[in-house]
Amino acid sequence: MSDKKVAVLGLGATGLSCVNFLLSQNYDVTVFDTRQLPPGEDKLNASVELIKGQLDAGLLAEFKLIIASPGIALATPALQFALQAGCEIIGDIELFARAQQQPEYAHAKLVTITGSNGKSTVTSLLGEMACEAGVKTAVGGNIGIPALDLLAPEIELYILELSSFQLETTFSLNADVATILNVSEDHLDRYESYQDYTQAKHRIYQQSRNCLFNRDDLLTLPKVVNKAQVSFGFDSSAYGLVCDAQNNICLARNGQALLSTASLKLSGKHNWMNALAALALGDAVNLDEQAMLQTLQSYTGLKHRCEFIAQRSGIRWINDSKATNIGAALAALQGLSETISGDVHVILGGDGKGADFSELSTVLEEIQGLILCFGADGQKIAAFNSRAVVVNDLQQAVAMIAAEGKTGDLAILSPACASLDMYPNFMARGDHFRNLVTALQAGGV
Ligand code: LK2
Repeated sequence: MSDKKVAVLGLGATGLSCVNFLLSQNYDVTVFDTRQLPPGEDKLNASVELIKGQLDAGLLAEFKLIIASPGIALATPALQFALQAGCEIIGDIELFARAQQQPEYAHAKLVTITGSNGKSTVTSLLGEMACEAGVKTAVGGNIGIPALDLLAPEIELYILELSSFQLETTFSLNADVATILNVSEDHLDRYESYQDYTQAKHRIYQQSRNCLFNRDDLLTLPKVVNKAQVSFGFDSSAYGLVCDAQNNICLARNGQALLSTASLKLSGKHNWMNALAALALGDAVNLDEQAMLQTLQSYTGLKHRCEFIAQRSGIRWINDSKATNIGAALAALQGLSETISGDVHVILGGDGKGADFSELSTVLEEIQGLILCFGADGQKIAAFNSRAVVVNDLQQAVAMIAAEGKTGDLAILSPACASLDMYPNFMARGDHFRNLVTALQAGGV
């Protein structure tokens, strides 16, 4: 058994980043993928063997080191067999952690961000703040560019979004500051319990010198001792909210107002928390305050996250395809009706990952417009509202809203589900929705 023989499980952008990094370190790499058409196959170095189909436990156990995709559960029998045979199983983020300790990269600071929702927003917002402050910054991980592809000697600050799956196979990050933004139910198809999911997220604090938590969400409270801790939340302490003399609600640090929430381009109270978290993380790595405040006033948010697409037939169409769990859909839907004159129409559904959709029933009751459900768990969601209608696909949903909606209404795709039953990922689902909407005849105002 050679020390230089390593298996990469799962291709795609992340698997490819592992292959390329390992080749640069002179490893002998074999790739396994359960799919017949793994994404990224065309970009795979021709010297690398790719084994497709069901995992062969015996074959896998011949590798001393296995790099597992976040898309494959450690509980998979072949992986359990390999572990028992003495194989080491890690993920791409652990490879990054080890590489970052090499002298050429070790000078850089590292911020790590997890949470059930808001992590991409905080990650990209902090990235913009750091760029505005003139810091050479690399942003990625679970969003955008895989972590290993970010490594470069000139980088001064790495900002990584990490999923619970990535954290499960990560042991030696040495972050300057880490945060769990919030914890709400997700991925019940992969975890035995909600507690297991929460525990996976808490691994982020063990691998950081400072911890930022959400004092309004007890599940984010660090259980680690001997680490500096700071919090954000709705009251006025630490990173919080205060009212100024003109009665504006302001983002504040230790009770001192920094910026009125009215000057944020992001809307919704949950985004005030995202802004506070970004400020706190920025402070922890000494970003310039003016640069941070300036960025907060210009940042407009991510694609697929409550993204305004167009006005068609007088209806405002919003793409929130990134809402892959109930918490995200609730954040989007709560308070929407206050912002418009007409009705809200909503499209939900996809792969619910074992979630209990009863939590949606209150918000659905308040929706006056169409409630359209599609995908693998469309029926299951529709069962929680008597007016909900099951449709075949997004095309039918968009057509129904276009036909029945009226000027002043708002239509939102906020599925509360993963897209993987019908699409490669939530981005493909959002792009499909955008195409359907923009193809509607422009008209009305
Ligand atoms: O669970 S995941 O981290 N992300 C999905 C979610 O949050 O529900 C995104 C859903 C969507 O609509 O885009 C995740 C699930 C499956 C994955 C994965 C990540 C599968 C995968 C890689 C990453 O590859 C499968 C091949 C493994 C051999």
